[in-house]
Amino acid sequence: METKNLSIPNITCGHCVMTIQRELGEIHGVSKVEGDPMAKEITVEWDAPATLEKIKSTLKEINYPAAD
Ligand SMILES: [Cu+2]
Repeated sequence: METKNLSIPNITCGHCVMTIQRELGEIHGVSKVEGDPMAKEITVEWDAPATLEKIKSTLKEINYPAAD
């Protein structure tokens, strides 16, 4: 199990977090996505076959790119 906090500057409200949860949740291997709209951060937990690269590319596709 891998866990990562990601800073997502484009998050403006709880709906943004819900969108990210829905989209990342469709990646096979992603088990948990939590988000804090105030901090503009998400926490993702995953196992193979999901990868951090896949998670980051999906965030970019839905216009919520990670800052780091
Ligand atoms: Cu929003």
